[in-house]
Order: sequence, then C-alpha cells, then structure tokens
Amino acid sequence: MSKQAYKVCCCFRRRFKFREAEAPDEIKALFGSYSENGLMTVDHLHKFLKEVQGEETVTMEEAESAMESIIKDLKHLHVFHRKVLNLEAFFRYLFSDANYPLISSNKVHQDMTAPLSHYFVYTSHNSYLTGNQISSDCSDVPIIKALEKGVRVIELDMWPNSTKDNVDIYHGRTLTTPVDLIKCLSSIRKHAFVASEYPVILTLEDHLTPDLQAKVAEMVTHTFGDVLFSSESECSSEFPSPESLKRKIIISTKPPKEYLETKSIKERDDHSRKAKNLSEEAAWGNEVSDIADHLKIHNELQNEPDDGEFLDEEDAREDIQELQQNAAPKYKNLIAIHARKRKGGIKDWLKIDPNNVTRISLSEEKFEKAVLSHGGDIVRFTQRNLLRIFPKAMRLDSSNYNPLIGWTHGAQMVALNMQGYGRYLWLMQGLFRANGGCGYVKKPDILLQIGPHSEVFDPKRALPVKKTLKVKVYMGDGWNLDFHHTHFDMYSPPDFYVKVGIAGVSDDSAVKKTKIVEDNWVPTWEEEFEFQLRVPELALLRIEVHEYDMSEKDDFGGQTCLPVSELREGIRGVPLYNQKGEKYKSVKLLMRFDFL
Ligand SMILES: [Ca+2]
Ligand SMILES: [Ca+2]
Ligand SMILES: [Ca+2]
Repeated sequence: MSKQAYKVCCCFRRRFKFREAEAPDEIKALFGSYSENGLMTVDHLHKFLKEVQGEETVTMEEAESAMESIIKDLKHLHVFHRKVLNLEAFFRYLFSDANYPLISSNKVHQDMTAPLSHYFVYTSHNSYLTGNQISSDCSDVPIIKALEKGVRVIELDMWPNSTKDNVDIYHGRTLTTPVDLIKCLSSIRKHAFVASEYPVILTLEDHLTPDLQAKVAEMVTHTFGDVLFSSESECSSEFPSPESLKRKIIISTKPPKEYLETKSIKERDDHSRKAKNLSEEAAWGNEVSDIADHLKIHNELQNEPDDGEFLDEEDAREDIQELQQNAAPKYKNLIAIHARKRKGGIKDWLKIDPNNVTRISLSEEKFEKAVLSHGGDIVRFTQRNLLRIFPKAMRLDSSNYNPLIGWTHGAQMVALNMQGYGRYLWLMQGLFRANGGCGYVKKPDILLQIGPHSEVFDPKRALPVKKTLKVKVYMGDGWNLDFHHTHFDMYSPPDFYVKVGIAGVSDDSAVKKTKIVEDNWVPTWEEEFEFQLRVPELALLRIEVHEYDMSEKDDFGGQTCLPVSELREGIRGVPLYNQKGEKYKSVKLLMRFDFL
C-alpha cells in the first residue's frame, strides 16, 4: 500500500491510501475451491474453465496450453518452477487479454458464403471528412483509419476540381477543403485488406461530366487492377457472398447523374457559419434513444402522406435515358452494385424484383418515416436487396443517429459519421467487434425468415423473454496507469460508477448503474444486474464507466459495447475504450456473465 498526496491549497495536502488491485472475496473463494495449498494446477484450471467459465468442450491439452501462456505472460510477477498458479497469478489471468469476453477476438467464425444481403456491413458516411460536414478538411487519413478499424463501406463524393480537368473529393456545396481522388484511391488500395480480407465497397456520389467520368474509370481501373470486382458474369438475382468477394473492391453507385455546377462560395460561407455555431459534441453524445419512443415522436410530427415523393440529396435530376447517352461507357461498366433511383412512393421503391437485386439509399429521416408505415416491407426488401441509411443533412456537426433502427429492420449499410464520437458510434463499434472484427456480421435468422403468409420479423411486436443475461460488475483497474493522478479530480482520487445497459429492440432496452465508489483508483462494486432479453440476437451490452462529480457533469472513465450473441459466460476481463473507440492500455473491468 502506498500513499498519494493531492494538493488542496499551498500549505495543505490531502493524503489518500493507494491500494493495489486485490481479488474480490468471491474470486478468492473460487480460487480456494479450484486449488490446493494455495496452488492451482492444470487439472484445477481445466475444471475451472469447464464449470465456471462455461467452456464445456475444453480439453486437458487446451487447459495445459492456457496454463503455459498464462505463466509466460506473468513471468515478471513470479518465477514458477511448476505449471501452477497462485492467487495473484490467477487474478491477473482473469484480467488478461487471454480472458477476452467475446468468443473470438480476431477469428472469423460465421458462415461467409451467404449473399451480401445477409450481413450487416461496417459502413462509414462521408468517409473523407476530418471533422464537421461543412468546413473541415477532406483527407485520405480518415479513410485509412476507417479501413484499419475494419470499416468495409467507404463513401466518396466526386466533384470536378477548380480547373475542371481533374476530380476532387469533398462535401459538395460546402467549404470543406478538397483532396485528390487519386490520392484516396491509392490509399484505399493500400489499406483495404489490412484489417479484414472481406470486400471493400466504395459508394460513389458522382457530380461529374462524362469526360471526368471517363477519367475516373481510368484511375479506378489503373489503381485497383485485379482487385476490382467486375460483375459481368454475375447472376443478378442474388448478390455474391463475402467469401467469393474476398480481397475485392466493389464499386456501387447510382447510374451517373447529370453534371451539377458547384454552388457559389457565398452559399458555402453561410453553411460554414452555421457549422461554427454548433457546439462540440459532449464526451458521451446523446443517450441511446429507445427506438420505439423515437419513432412514436417522429410519427406525431409527421402528417404527410406516406407515399409522397421521396427525393433527397442523393437523387438530383438524373434520368436513366440521359445516362445511356451521356455517361462514359467505361465508367458504367465499373459499377458492380447498381444503386436504384427511387421513383414514386415507399411502396414503389421497396418493390422486390425476383430477377434483379439492387441497393437503395435513404436518409435517416426518410427511413424512419418508411419504418412507421412499411416496416414489414423494409425487412422483406432487405432479405435480398441492400439498404443503405445515411445521416440527415441537418447533422452538420457530424453527429449520428441510433443505428439500431436500421439493424432491427435488416438494413445492411447503416452509415455513421466515423468522426461523430458518442454512444451511437460506440454501438456500431460494438456490433462490429463480432465475427472477429472483419466488418461483416451475419444478420440473425429472424431477419431472414419469411412465414407462409409472407410475415417477417417485427421489432415492435411483444415477444416472450428468450434469455436472461446476468451481469456482475466486480471491479475496475488500470486508470492509475493510464491517467495522471489529477486527471479526474484535482484534489482527490476518482469516484467511479458503472452504467450497464442493453441496446436492442425496444422491449429489451434498459440501463442500470452501480453505486459510486468514492476516492478510489481501484474501485470494487460487486454488484449484479439482470436483463431480460426477447431478441438477444440483436442485443448489445453497453458498459460505461463514469467519474462522478457533484457540481459538474460526470467525467468520462471508459466504455465498451459487446454483442450479446458473442458473449462468453463466466468471469471475464473486459477492456475499455476511450470516446473515440481506441482501446486503453490498462483500463479494464472484471465482470461475470451468465445466461439463465
Ligand atoms: Ca471529476
Ligand atoms: Ca474524488
Ligand atoms: Ca469526482
């Protein structure tokens, strides 16, 4: 035990005892029953993995190699002459990366041979922006970062450059500083498959003349070469599988549009001023909305007929006939996933063509409106076709919306602003921790099934409880290593508490919290919570650590989101992440998960 001093004023210091992390009583008791004379052998470990950790099929050999790697990892603590663990080593092992809470931290384990429409795909919106939607810089750096995190859908807005002889990427009609298309393409080629071998889809928004389209075709073909997927031989009644598209880059866009002149700088100026008035997003972002409540409010605000004209920023004035005459033929050939222009009302664009699959793109507002009146049609549509949802234009600050509205209706490409840090992006990062972080997560069967009367999954329907998840929060550790001792409170150690919750279908959503442990860098809560889950397949476990301050907003202490379908039972070391979703070096929680 050591002491830590906090300066209160120039002549007075408060001293606090600093305790190293120590195993909670329950862990000590468990060690007692799986050890002899204070030592845990391979036999004991094997039994512990089977009985407590729920790893029923674990073999003696696996337990032995686990023991070896534990001893190797902990050799700085003790020198073990035999393959045994003492309490401290066992406790450290529980906290270690080897005891990760998900079934696979980096192994793809789902079936990857189903059509693309059977997967949620990690999707970014305006992937080239470094900050807000109006005046931030455009760069290939955020694209590289996204690809390295496993993002599989990258969006590029293509515009003519100032001399009209080359292609720039920027957010049209804003003050964002452009970046060369070719720079983005080369970076994509270089980083596409660093995090995952599964296909990268480029969604292009095109505001180009036929001349420049021809130039894009040349650049794309030249940069990507063999890696570019061409759809000529594909059967168009079903999308190919991620497995068959491994290490391929796929171009997806609408049929090219008529050339649109960039609006005047004056207008761009006005936008920029608007963006500056928006405050920076707070550390936490908005609380995760209950999707049913959210839709209800939305419904009350909407009085328009459901099948009105559904045009948005992506639609512009294109006409397919015009395209046939104008667009560069090479450019048209690049498009492997054709996005459909939406004509007429919701019913029309959700029409399923048995001979053709397509992709449509809707703003979050249009989508939410469509969900209210045509929820079932959307689920049916997304069983074979692709649906992309993007943030509404009002989100000038690059904030985000609740992605679960899209996922619970089968939308594959829920595009979020990757620079819009906060709870909604954490949900996204959480979902895509599943399936080894490869950027493709198989949609649960419930979203792919269709009944004899063509009934499909309805996230609003009251369903019986399928599983109860019991979550125990034992303790946390590592803040003293990752933060300065005055980071949380100037005059005393931090006061942590944990919020544990579920995001999923509306009936499953809940948030609970532990008590506050005051003035302690190594808090022990030992509190247990139960969550009743009707649709565990779509549930995400949300974990947030708050640092309580009486007079101000809580400080941020860490967060993670874990897909419930991949959660391992038993006692686990749960790594926490910062606001941006970057993993802390040392901060972890010790938790226990059980399904009843
Ligand atoms: Ca504080
Ligand atoms: Ca304090
Ligand atoms: Ca405090």
